[in-house]
Amino acid sequence: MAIDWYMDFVEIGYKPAGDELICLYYFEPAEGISKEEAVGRVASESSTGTWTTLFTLPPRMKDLQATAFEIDGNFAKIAYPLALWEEGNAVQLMSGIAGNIFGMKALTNLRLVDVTLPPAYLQHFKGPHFGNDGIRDMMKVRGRPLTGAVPKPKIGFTAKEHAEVGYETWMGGFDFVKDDENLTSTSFNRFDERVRLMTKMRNKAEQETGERKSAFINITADTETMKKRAQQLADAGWNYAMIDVVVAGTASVMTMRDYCSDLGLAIHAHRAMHAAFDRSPKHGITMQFLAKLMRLVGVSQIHSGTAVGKLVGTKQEATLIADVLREQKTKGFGTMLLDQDWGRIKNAFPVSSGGLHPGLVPDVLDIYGPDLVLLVSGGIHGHPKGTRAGAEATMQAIEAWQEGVSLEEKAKSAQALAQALEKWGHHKPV
Ligand code: CAP
Ligand code: MG
Repeated sequence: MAIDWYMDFVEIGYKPAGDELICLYYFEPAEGISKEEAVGRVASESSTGTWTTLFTLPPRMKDLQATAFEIDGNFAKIAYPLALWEEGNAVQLMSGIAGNIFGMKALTNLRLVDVTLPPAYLQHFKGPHFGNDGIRDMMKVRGRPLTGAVPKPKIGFTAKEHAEVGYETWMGGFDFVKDDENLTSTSFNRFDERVRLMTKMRNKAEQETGERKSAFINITADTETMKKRAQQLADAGWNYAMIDVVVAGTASVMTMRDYCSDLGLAIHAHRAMHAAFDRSPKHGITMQFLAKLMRLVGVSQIHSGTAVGKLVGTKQEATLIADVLREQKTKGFGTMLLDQDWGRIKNAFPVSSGGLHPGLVPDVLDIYGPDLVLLVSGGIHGHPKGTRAGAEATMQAIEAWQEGVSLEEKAKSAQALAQALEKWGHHKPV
């Protein structure tokens, strides 16, 4: 008597219906398990199956089963019937396609690469509130990257010191001052006090420059506290809130998306902890998938890597993540990306950050083009003449890229840039 029914979830050559969700996985079967059986097990555990045959299995269950329909080397595609998924509940989707399956003994490795979300699934999500055009209108910045910096040291400043560094950052020409991921409301830098002083300094910088200035102030906490903090930001006239979206969790991001949207706040998504599940090329979840999930639940921008800075991530990954966030339609790309049509869902900005300085700006812009949020933090505060000069040098490096001249050429008439190049050159930090 058969004790399992995993092979019922495999039909190579099956043509998925237009309203099915398609997942692409990288997989490695454990010893003694065939590829077909391994993917059958993934399809089973992520949809309706269990480890053994059942006494009762109503025939209609067949309609809810996932089907593994393509195996190419160690990559497989699985189709999931639309009816498996609750409308508008991205958390439930994760419990299926990114749930128990990562722990199955029958596989030594499993990586969720990407998912194609059909229009019938997308229709229950709102996506980002503003879209990139809306953000540009709000910030009154066109034709160049939006720029920002995190005060460094990353935690330790009092609220007053923090706001003063923020002021210097804005005065050097940057649009945003960003809180660091581990700065929320500590004994030496309380959220309320930081908002109060940052608001004062923002008003001063706006008055003195005539430009729109903003900040990604970190509201990360339990969801109820985040709501209070978002309200405080809106009351003080801010247009953004920042959330550490991975550690806070998809459910709270979903709640905060609607809450922030009602308050007119865009969400800056920091991705701290992402590398715990996306760094291994064999196991876990890709950053492309996380970016897709976060656009779906409506953040306005999310960190996407630099390829040339201090943190892991390749050029190709950065480009694909940027496509997932910015484009209305993406075409499948080898074993890294699937087709996606976002329909009416607005787009989001990639955010390039981590180990950048003026000397690396052209490399980053070559990868992303001008439609991104560029964060240069240590790379402005470590400038030989200080934060303001560091921000100026970065803006000059952006101009050089736009003018199509080398940084060295530009530096002949741009003193701050010349000083930055003297210190860092084109150094790629490790
Ligand atoms: C960058 C940063 C960002 C990282 C996050 C930091 O500072 O503030 O959190 O960029 O990584 O704390 O390291 P520097 P990612 O510019 O001084 O390096 O963008 O890859 O998610
Ligand atoms: Mg940081």
